[in-house]
Amino acid sequence: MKLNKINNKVAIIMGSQSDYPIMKDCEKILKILKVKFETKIVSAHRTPKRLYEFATSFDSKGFSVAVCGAGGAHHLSGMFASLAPTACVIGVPIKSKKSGMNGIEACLSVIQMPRGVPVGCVAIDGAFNAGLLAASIIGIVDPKVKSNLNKWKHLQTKSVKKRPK
Ligand code: RP5
Repeated sequence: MKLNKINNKVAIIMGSQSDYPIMKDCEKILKILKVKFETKIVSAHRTPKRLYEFATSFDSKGFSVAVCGAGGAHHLSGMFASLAPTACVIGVPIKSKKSGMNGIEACLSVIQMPRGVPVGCVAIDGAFNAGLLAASIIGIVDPKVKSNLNKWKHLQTKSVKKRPK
C-alpha cells in the first residue's frame, strides 16, 4: 500500500531583504528543533507573480506551514492564506523603520483578516515564537519534531533560576 506523503516543511517568507534580521530568529529555532524549512523573499506588492506561483504550489512541494514576515501594509500573510487555502499561515508583523508606526500597522493588517480566511499572528518582531508555533504544528505529524520541542521547552523551564543574582 502506498502511504500518503506527509507535508512536514515550513516556508519562511518575507516581504523584503530588510526583514531578514528579524526573520533569522525563526530560522534559528527551526534549526535547533530540526524542522525542515526553506527561506524566500516574496513580496505581496513587489513580486505578486512570485507570491502566486509559490503559494499555489505550496502543498505539492511538501509544505504545510508558512511563516510570513512583513512590515508596513502587511498583505503577505493574508494573500498567502488566500492563495494556499490549506496552509497554516502565521504572520509576523515587522516594525518597519520607514513607516513610523512601530509595527502596529502591520499587526492590524495581520489580525484583521475577514471571516473565512484565518491567519495566526505573533507579537511584533516575534519571529522566534512564530518558529516555535510552526514547530508545534509540524510536531502533530512528525514525532521527532514533537520530541525536540518537548526537550527544548523542558530546558527553557530548567534554565529559569529561582532567585535573581
Ligand atoms: C514591507 O515594507 C517589507 O516587508 C518591509 O518590512 C518594509 C520595508 O521594505 P523595504 O523598503 O526595506 O524593502 O513591504
